Amino acid sequence: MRGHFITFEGGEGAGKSTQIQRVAKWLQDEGHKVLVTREPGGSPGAEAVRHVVLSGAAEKYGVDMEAVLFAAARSDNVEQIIKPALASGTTVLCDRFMDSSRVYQGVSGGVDPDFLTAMEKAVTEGARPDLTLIFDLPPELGLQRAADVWAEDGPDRFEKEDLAEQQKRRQGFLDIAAREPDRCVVIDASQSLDNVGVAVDMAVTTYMRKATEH
Ligand code: Z5A
Repeated sequence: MRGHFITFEGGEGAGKSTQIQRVAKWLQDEGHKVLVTREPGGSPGAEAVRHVVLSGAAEKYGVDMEAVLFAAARSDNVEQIIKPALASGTTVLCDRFMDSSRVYQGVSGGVDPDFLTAMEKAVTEGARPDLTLIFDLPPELGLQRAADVWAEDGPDRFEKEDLAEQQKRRQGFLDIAAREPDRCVVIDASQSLDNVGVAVDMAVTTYMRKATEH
């Protein structure tokens, strides 16, 4: 049986990475085979692209170039890591996926939606998320949390952008959730770690129950 594909999306510092590790452990303890991956990155090829896009090295070539690079990285991660894992019945948890391209390159970057949709369709064929958790919180709070882990590297290419842009992205994720309620669940990520964890577990449990009923 194909594994479950769950993606974690939202703004910076929302707690995605923290919760994904916790969910992975919980599901493993319950006997699931679990693979955690991230985007941009995951596969060796995509990790190489990660550095190029997050350092800002590609910014001068424009938003279309960045969108293609994110799609190229996603294609490699999907083909090398995600599809083989799903095919072997493994539950895949992915830290960011196609909704980040829709929001960062589309809503915020202004890339032509038809161009983005065409790339998304080509790249995610056979690997569409079953459940997407959208971590929602005021960008001020997310950036404050993210700043605590920047250390000497400082903010990346996208964290540098102003609050109005971050606010646009927050709305972009909420709009996706409103358009695709069967796939997306919005998590109030401004709560305490424990309370966010409870909301996440509830969403995953509800999805798993429905999936096993069908
Ligand atoms: N990007 C794109 O433009 N297009 C695409 O298609 C894709 C990505 C896939 C990847 O950044 C960047 O690439 C991203 C979008 C763009 N832009 N940015 N910036 P990344 O992978 O380096 O980082 P991120 O995804 O933005 O994650 P993050 O900033 O590391 O945040 P997080 O994973 O959501 O949060 P965290 O690391 O779990 O937590 C951050 C801190 O907050 C940490 O100290 C936690 O202990 C703390 N925390 C977490 N939850 C809580 C709660 N509930 N209360 C208090 N403190 C908390």
